[in-house]
Amino acid sequence: MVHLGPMNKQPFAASVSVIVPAMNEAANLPHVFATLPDWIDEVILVDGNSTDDTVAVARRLRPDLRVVTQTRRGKGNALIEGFAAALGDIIVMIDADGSTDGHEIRLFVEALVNGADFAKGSRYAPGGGSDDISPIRSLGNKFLTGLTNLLYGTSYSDLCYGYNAFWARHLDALELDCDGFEIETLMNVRAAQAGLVISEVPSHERSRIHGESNLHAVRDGWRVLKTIMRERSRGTAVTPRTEMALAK
Ligand SMILES: Nc1nc2c(ncn2[C@@H]2O[C@H](COP(=O)(O)OP(=O)(O)OP(=O)(O)O)[C@@H](O)[C@H]2O)c(=O)[nH]1
Ligand SMILES: [Mg+2]
Repeated sequence: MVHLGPMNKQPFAASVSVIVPAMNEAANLPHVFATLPDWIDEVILVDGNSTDDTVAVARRLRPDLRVVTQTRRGKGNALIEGFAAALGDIIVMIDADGSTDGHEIRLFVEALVNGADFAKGSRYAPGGGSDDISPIRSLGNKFLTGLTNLLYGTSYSDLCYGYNAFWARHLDALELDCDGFEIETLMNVRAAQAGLVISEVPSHERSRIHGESNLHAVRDGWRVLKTIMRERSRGTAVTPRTEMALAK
């Protein structure tokens, strides 16, 4: 068990990169960046060709910010480009709409330092929650989570959640190659297929502060479903040794 120091003192030996995909999130970034611990090593904003001043606001807030421009459209492509640019031992992905709280990064990093390969945020693990998810989306997510557990032998409690972290050395094993909101599903399925040790981290999702969601439940739910079904044909490289113990 790693013993943590006081808040905002460098508590981990590993370096930490935080990847923030952002499309027209200028109004939310001050709130999001204010929650980031000051012990993280780098913040990479992946801009989705924003038409507001997302990049200018982000740079003003964090002069040390690295900005990556995505090569295609979609959150998946943004994250893949951000992951590729990251220099840290640990990669944390966090949304820019104010729904995910940077103070929780400590819990994700702690889970990794304590032995997990992949720390997966969950709104449905004890201690987690959501102010944001609608009943219909929650139902869809539960169905897709159950289907994934059935097909891949996992015991996930939340499939489609944008707050996750992993050791950068596992990036090659994940072989990420998608463009849209199915990225979290692809990561979760491939992490299991690669035999990574997965730890769920309870997380509380807040409501988006400003602006509109980019997610379309039917279109993106369909993409997630196709991903779950398609990935079966890749086969499982190794016996999953998914440990679903909750991060302490
Ligand atoms: N760079 C980039 N970021 C994106 C793109 N689409 C979404 N994002 C970002 O990804 C994060 C999550 O997107 P949201 O639109 O909030 O979608 P969501 O959180 O899945 O859905 P809600 O629960 O409805 O908020 C936000 O920070 C968005 O700005 C994109 O095409 N490019
Ligand atoms: Mg959101």
